Amino acid sequence: MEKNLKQSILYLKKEEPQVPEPSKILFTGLDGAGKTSIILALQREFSKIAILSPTRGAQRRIFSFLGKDISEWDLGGQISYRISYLKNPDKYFDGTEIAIYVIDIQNKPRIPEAISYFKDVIEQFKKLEIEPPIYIFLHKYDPALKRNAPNEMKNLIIDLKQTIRKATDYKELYYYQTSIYDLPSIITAMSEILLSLYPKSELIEKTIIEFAKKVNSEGVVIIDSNSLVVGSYYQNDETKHLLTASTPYFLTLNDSFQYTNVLEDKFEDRMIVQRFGKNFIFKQIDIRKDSPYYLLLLKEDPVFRKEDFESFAYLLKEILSK
Ligand SMILES: Nc1nc2c(ncn2[C@@H]2O[C@H](COP(=O)(O)OP(=O)(O)OP(=O)(O)O)[C@@H](O)[C@H]2O)c(=O)[nH]1
Ligand SMILES: [Mg+2]
Repeated sequence: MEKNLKQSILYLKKEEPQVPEPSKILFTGLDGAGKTSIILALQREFSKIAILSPTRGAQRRIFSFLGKDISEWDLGGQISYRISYLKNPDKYFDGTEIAIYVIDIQNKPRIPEAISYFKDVIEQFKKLEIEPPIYIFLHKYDPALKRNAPNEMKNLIIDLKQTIRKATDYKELYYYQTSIYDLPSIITAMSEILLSLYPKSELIEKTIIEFAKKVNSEGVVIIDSNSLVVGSYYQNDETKHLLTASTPYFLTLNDSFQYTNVLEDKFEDRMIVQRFGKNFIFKQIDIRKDSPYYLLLLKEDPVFRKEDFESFAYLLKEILSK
């Protein structure tokens, strides 16, 4: 198997185009829906979320995901901006590879307006003859709401999906329930969405599964510095829950140590948390200088050998390097 994997890696290297175009991801929706907050939550910029003001026009950022450049467009949703986007579809909507439409589900009176603008956006895609998948974020689905009014929320979501289905026959529509107070909900959604752009993701997944088996681990997550999951293996749903729920907090904890000197033997530089009779092992993987990746591993025994880690890191590096 390992041999096959190496061959596939070589094959991929040959096939790759030289300078791929950045993929355009568009965040749109009404003002106050939570678009900028979602983007900042992924970057773990929590202090900025607290003092956020409305986005003025289109804010663009380029970031790298698995070595591919992603051009992220955050379209401020105030009415005057919306009017100007609809007047200039070429400028704002053209070239969209993935659209994320954010709806504030707590703001019921504005849901009709949110659906009406959603139809406007689809209209622009049709005009431009593009058909990007649209991921609808049913946002502000906060944990407290889910706890306190579970049935009401469930019904609201069923109704909303039906209303959207009636409003449009657009084919590629997908839904996520998200909240900035439930970070894993955002990380899972964004990771799944971005991985869909990435043909190498299967190979990464295979490499991770082999590594998990070799080190006798119940679950492995590889995360990049934007908190995005680039690949994972979970033995079962419980493992998945344990790992996805704790990943953002390991990253935040790691951020808090950023000014501390690193150990000389980098392999020793890892965090181990023991809980439920299991060991969570968190470790940085230096694949590229500027943007590290992180490994979170769950296993019963705390044994973690340098050779295993290094050969895994080597394979990942081979896959991810351009
Ligand atoms: N309860 C709750 N509030 C949220 C959530 N996400 C964002 N908010 C709040 O919603 C408000 C608006 O968030 P923004 O991120 O500025 O919304 P936006 O969609 O970027 O708005 P524009 O830039 O005007 O288009 C802020 O006060 C956020 O704190 C969430 O998941 N739950
Ligand atoms: Mg904004």
